[in-house]
Amino acid sequence: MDLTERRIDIEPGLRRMILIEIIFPMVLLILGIYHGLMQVLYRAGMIRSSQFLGLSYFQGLTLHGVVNAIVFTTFFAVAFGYAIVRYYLGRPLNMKVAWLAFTLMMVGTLLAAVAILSGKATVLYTFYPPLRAHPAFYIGVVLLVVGSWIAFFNWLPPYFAWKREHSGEKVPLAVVGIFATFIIWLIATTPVAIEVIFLLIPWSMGWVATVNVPLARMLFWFFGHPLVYFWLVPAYVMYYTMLPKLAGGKLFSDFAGRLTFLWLVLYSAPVGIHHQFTEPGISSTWKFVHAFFTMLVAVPSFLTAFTIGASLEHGARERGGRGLLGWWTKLPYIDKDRWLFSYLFAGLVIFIFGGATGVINASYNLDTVVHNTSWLPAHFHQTVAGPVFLSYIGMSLFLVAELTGKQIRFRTLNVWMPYIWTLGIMIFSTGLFIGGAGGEPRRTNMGVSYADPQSHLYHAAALMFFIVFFATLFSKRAKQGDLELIVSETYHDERVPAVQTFTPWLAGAALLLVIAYAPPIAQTIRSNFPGAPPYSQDNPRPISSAPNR
Ligand code: HAS
Repeated sequence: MDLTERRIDIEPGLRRMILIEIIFPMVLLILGIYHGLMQVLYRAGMIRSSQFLGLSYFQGLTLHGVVNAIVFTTFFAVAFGYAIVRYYLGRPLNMKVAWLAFTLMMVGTLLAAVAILSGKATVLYTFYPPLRAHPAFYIGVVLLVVGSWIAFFNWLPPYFAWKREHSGEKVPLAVVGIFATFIIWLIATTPVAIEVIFLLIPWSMGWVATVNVPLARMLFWFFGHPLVYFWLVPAYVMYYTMLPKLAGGKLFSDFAGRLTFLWLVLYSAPVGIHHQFTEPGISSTWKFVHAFFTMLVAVPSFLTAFTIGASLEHGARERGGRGLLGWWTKLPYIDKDRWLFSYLFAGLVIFIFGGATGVINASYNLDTVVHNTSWLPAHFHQTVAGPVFLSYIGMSLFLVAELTGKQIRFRTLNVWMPYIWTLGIMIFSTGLFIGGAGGEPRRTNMGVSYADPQSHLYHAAALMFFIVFFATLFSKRAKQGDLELIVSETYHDERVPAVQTFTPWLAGAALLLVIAYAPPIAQTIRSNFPGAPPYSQDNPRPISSAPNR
């Protein structure tokens, strides 16, 4: 793919770091996706047991969620951030700090993985108490998060140095996007760090006997929703800064990109209670406030739909597209030289449905129909496993090829893989949507509860990607590895002062967080709920056991 004007010779240490941060979670992802497949087989009633190959249903579900949604995404965001910061800001990074960050992330991941694999942390990716994990799991999560913070802090000196040298110039859009990603991450991870450090670790260590469950869940969702935008914004960076060029044209509006990133900084967090509409301990006033803010957090995605739609149309017309709808035929859907287009475009198509169902979930009363049903995994497979997953694996492959100087192997397989994935996700999630609307529960081993004879489709597309990825990685070098990103030009390059600085948006975000969370948190602390001891299979005591006299 030769779509760039500027290559940079990247320092060997940073090149190695980015590669490890992509390859390590990619290997773990094989385990994560394997457990996704296992979920399908359990749900379809093809495995009718509570465990398979030594791992229980819920252990597998925990691995699937933690590896795919937390570990893979965090490592990728950090690696992508290094590439963006190094490429656009043009300064080497402090490698000692980078290795420290990486070591913490790696040790944290291994601690959590050992705890899960040994059956001591079967708590799902939401780790709600009173499910209790071994302290190693919580400590591992803390190390992973702290490592990623340190990686972000390492980008601040080159950022401020760039600003000093380019006073009056616009910060490159991709840098605004990646900084927005990590500001959202800082906002998100602070409450979950409080939950883990002050509530869960002392309880898991046995220092305190009980835990305040409603408070822990509220702190978790204070993290849980901005988390989804931490996943989404790197994909948006690719949509705004690379997809228009891949489509053959320019980004329709630079302002729309900046507004989207900053709007997500503002609204991604004061919405977490929309995951708790059915939680009895929270008053309906705060549920309504969060529902209202959730509608506002969907606005930048609508803005993105129109801006990227217009950019695609511009690209298609530049390639000779004509007519009201005829231009759609001119996009490079299966162009092997622009293969990244297929990853990004397929993700966008899936996201139309993932986004629409998100708005359904956010509509307070409609959510009572779908909450905790299989509708939810359908929604989030059309968001995380759609635009986020496809853009992340596409960019991982792109960076590996660029940094190692290798050529993509199995080019036909590669360009078709995202469409096959899309077909699989759409069929699979349609089944889950229909089941969910009919009341089928989520997170349930249907194979042992009541067997569902219908089987959903197997993700063969994932296998195709791994073939392309590892064949490329282990192939012969074709050129000297360097760093080269696809950079779209801008069609409308507006200069709107309000989107040239983070400061007012950060102040607004802080204010909204206080409005949205101070009263419900105070309410939850004051309500004096009885604390919960850890869940155990004997608590509540099974009916069959002898009564305790
Ligand atoms: Fe969500 C639950 C509401 C977006 C992920 N969400 C979840 C969970 C996850 C998740 C993981 O209000 C489950 C958590 C759990 O384990 O319990 N979500 C929303 C809303 C949005 C939304 C309003 N979610 C996401 C994204 C995620 C994600 C993004 C991951 C990356 N979600 C909820 C709610 C719940 C929830 C409730 C809790 C429900 C419950 O009961 O527990 C919005 O941000 C969505 C806005 C998106 C759009 C779509 C724009 C479309 C675009 C594509 C354009 C296409 C083009 C191509 C140009 C408005 C940008 C054209 C091509 C053609 C062929 C035409």
